[in-house]
Amino acid sequence: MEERKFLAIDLGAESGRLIVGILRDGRLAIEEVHRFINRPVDILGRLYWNVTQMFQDIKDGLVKAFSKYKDIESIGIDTWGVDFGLVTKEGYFAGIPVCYRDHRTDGILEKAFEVMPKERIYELTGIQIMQINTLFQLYSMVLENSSLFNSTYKLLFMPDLFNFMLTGEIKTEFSIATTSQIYNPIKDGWEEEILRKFSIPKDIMPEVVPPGTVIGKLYKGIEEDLGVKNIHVIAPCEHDTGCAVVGVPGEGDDWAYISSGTWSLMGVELKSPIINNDSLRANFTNEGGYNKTFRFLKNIMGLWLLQRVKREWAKEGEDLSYTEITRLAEEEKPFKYFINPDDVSFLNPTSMVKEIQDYCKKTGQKVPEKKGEIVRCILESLAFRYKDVFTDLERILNKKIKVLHIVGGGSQNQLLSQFTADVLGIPVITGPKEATALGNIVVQAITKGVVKDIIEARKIIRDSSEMKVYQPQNTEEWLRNYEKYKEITQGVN
Ligand code: ADP
Ligand code: LRH
Repeated sequence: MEERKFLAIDLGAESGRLIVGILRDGRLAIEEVHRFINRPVDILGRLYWNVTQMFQDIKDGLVKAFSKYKDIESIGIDTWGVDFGLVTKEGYFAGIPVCYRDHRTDGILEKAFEVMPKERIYELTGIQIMQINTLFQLYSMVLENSSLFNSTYKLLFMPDLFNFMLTGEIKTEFSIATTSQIYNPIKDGWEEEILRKFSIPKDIMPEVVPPGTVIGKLYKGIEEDLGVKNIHVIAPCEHDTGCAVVGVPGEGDDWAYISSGTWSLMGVELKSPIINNDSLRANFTNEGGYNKTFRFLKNIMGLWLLQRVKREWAKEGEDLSYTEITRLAEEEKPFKYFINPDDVSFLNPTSMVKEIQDYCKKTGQKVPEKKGEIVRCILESLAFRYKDVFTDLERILNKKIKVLHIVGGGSQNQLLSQFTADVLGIPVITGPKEATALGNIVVQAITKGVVKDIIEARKIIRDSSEMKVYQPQNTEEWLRNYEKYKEITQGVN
């Protein structure tokens, strides 16, 4: 079989990467050709995404990719969910995209529920209620009477914005659209009742296409720079979690996954959404996926906590790697400090270390001081939180899950993977760490007719990836301490 090549541009909240996928004889080899740091920028107390720098990084990566592989046939972009930019009729940006961790949505939920009860918002969208969602970001702009709406022609989610910069086309795609909490998955369209009640101009919502749609051709100027022609830009799942779930090497149907990166997204893939009182109470989401599937999952604050303490210590002069940080935790005693990682105070505190210490103080615990203690507290608490969510998941689905796949950058954290197997009492399979890019690439390959369908795609990913199995150990001890975690974390918000 001949080689076919595709390029994934995978933009995460911590880093962006351009990865070439080479398909040959039922195997998919990947090569990272460019990686760059992604950090929001604080300007006058507002947190913005540096989209022009990111686009420059993408262009630098394209030069590297195409100078090595002239026969790349298409490009697909995925990014984190919920954030957006606004463009004018003339194709200018109206303002700079704001990061979902900006404080403009602090306290917004109470105000929003006065406009529409949370039950109704959930019933119409099936999306986990979180202050970061596009709906609440837009509502914060409505409340400040933002003049940006006057010049806005269309709202574009982050991947759409980069597709626009690459092709000039204005469109969005199903998986990323559903992260907004403005999309009705049953009616399969923008939810007009929400737009009307929250006074969001209806006309700014763009046309929605399914994953696997050709968005357009690479802009002429870029093609000339690269010395190539007729390169298609394809919408994979434009939402990174959508790609990550396509990239889970699961087999059969009794597996669940955690897409582990900045966030930990734990759930299953379903053929239709689950929207009922139980899923509302447990605040599970139903994000749109490839082939009209749904990601029934829960957002857990994830390794963001580790990213932040790492960054804080680097600022103080100790720039430790993730491996070093995790090793410090291994040296500490287990089950000393417990936090609820999903406490809203951890969304974007001034100091994560101090926030964790304050949480321990206010819950009557001793205060972790050493770096290793802080990290152990984060990792154990994440594992306990996984147990909370896993229990809800099995109950709502009314079935036993036999194996958990962990994919994404966080799957490299061996200590957390072992903790997860221990507390859940089931085997955990880790890898691939680049599931998102793999998912992105296989959707392009299916679109181009090179791979038949998602079942074949997952087999290719299974056959091409390194995976590691963690068997549960000490589960009884973990469950005894889980009771302690629950006692401490309940009722604190
Ligand atoms: P995102 O796409 O959300 O930016 P990634 O999938 O790149 O996230 O995962 C980033 C996370 O992966 C980091 O926050 C870190 O916790 C974890 N990670 C990355 N490299 C390593 C490593 N060598 N060992 C352990 N964990 C790692
Ligand atoms: C993960 C992710 C997640 C969203 C969050 C904003 O990168 O896309 O699915 O909820 O970022």
